[in-house]
Amino acid sequence: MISLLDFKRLDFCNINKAGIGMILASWRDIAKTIKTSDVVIEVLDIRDPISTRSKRVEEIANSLNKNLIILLNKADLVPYNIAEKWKEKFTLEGFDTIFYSVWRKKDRKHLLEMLDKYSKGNETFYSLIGYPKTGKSSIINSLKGKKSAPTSPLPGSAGYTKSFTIYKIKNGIYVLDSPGVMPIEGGFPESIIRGKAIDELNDPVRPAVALIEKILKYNPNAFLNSYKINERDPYKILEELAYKRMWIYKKTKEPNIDEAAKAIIRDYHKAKIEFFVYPEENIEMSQE
Ligand SMILES: Nc1nc2c(ncn2[C@@H]2O[C@H](COP(=O)(O)OP(=O)(O)OP(=O)(O)O)[C@@H](O)[C@H]2O)c(=O)[nH]1
Ligand SMILES: [Mg+2]
Repeated sequence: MISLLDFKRLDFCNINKAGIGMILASWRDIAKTIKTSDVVIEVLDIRDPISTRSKRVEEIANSLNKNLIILLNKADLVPYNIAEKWKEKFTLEGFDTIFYSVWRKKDRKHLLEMLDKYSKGNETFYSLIGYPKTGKSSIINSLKGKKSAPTSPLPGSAGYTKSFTIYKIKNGIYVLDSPGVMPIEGGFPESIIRGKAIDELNDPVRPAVALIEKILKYNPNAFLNSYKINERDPYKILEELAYKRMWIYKKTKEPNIDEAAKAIIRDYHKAKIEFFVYPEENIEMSQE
């Protein structure tokens, strides 16, 4: 039996193994958290669930015989049928799956019902685990119905989660908020754009180009709609955005594409660029 005291006694090290300015959860702490939880809630960004999924988290939970719920967050950013299909995909894999938007009251109701189903009236400890900026802390606030956990729109920006904190949702239901896990598994560019504060990126252009290519693959009009830029070449998009915003080097008169790259990464986090991955393609890929 896990108790509140077990949770409070957890001694987290928050070691930042990536050696970067932003604090991420260490795998040691994640393993400890999973061990001390009754149920793990893995939080994914529904715009791109495969790139924000951690098989390692799932494997640790599985090896410790813990229930794991897949929560597909930010469901307000994708059409309903897309959210349904992603839910179906993860359900077929054997996971209890829910899609969620922190802005929707009915989603809150469904999640609370799901938590009640696991708790069966007993004191139960849930932990929210996921890559940076998937919305873990916002989910806590939506469940509590008030702002209790600090949140932030960008990796490493004021309000991001630096330590493990337990919140009481209601009698007998406790949820632990955790710092983001290292997004390495998400592959490029997700590992870069979620793993570091944007201003700390040495080369923002490379991940921004990969991000632009990914966005264009699923929404060829994304940059036309968001920035009125009618281009499909990532470098031309960066150049045009730099010209439009007057980010131009004084001496050479060249466009500052580093600034444009950072702006696109920021806008992606802030959901200012319309983008989501189609589930069908990924279902076919996983069946190959
Ligand atoms: N559209 C939309 N945005 C959301 C949703 N949930 C969270 N967000 C936004 O996503 C951003 C990140 O939210 P956080 O709750 O700080 O994310 P986190 O996973 O706790 O991030 P870290 O603590 O840095 O790991 C914020 O700008 C939130 O407003 C959602 O359901 N829909
Ligand atoms: Mg947080």
